[in-house]
Amino acid sequence: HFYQTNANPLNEDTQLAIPNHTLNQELILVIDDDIIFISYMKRVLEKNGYTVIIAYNEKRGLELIYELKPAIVFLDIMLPDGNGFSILQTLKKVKKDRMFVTIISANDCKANHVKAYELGALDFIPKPIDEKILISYVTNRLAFKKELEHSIIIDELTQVYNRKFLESQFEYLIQQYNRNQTPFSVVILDLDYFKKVNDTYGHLVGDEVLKGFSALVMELKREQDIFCRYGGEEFVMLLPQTSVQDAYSLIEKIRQAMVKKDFTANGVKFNVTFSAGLIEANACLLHPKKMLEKADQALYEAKQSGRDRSVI
Ligand code: GH3
Ligand code: MG
Ligand code: MG
Ligand code: MG
Repeated sequence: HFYQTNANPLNEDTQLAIPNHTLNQELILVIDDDIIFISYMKRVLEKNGYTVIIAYNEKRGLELIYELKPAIVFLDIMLPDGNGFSILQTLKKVKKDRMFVTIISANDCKANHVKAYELGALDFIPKPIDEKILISYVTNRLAFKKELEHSIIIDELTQVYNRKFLESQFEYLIQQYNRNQTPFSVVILDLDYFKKVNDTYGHLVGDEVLKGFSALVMELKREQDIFCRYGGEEFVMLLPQTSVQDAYSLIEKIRQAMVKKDFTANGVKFNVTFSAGLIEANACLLHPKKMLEKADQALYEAKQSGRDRSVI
């Protein structure tokens, strides 16, 4: 099937939306069979820095949607081999491929508006569209899209990735391991006696500690490491192409920096530590849940043996 040619590195089952970084933010697809309209769109959009791709029919339109993942699709209703509504229908069936599709049509009747929205269109714009309106429209919708995609995968308090994003990346790393035996490591990090921080200094200070800890990790981790808030004061790091020994060195560096990091509450300085459980992927351990359980066992040992340490 054509839609399996897509280059999306993320898991195709668990994914609800196509995360930000895999999208071609500036790529706009116009699916239309009217040559004059197409060249108008191309000229106006390209003049404003967007890359425009064209499909003249439904089949090619769907192919380009899946292959190139455009940021926004302008879709005509009447097409030589079908119509815009059936494209919307196809996209609606495959929920994970929720897309920004705007109907742009001269068939500007009430029924078409209703149908377009029922099938998940973002907007309905009657043809022709003025140049200034087109550009402000695209700017507006792309900004909205960016915000939306950010909020889907980013934890609001700490601004690190959330659990949903972790799951998709986990699947991707497992897939890579299956294909090429590319190693990776998984670490669970859990703040020590965090309940006591809340009880002593209050919940807001606790929040500041979560933010400060996250910022510290983000500063010290390598670019490729994926750091997520798993829930509460528990975090998970995925380290692609990393042995557990190398993961240990990195986590120890972070742990030592955390020990030295001062937090303050009402002028009082205090420190917070964390414990970590580490594992490396292997052929018998290739399920996110199993890997996290195993890392959690290592974390439990770290806690039992006194906290403020990393255990493999
Ligand atoms: P341990 O060293 O064994 O991990 O002990 P702990 O106190 O860190 O662990 P416990 O699981 O008992 O407590 C976790 C606390 O984290 C309880 C919960 O109120 C707090 N917490 C979870 N999410 C948040 C949050 O978003 N903000 C704040 N301030 N506290 C949170
Ligand atoms: Mg047409
Ligand atoms: Mg804890
Ligand atoms: Mg905990």
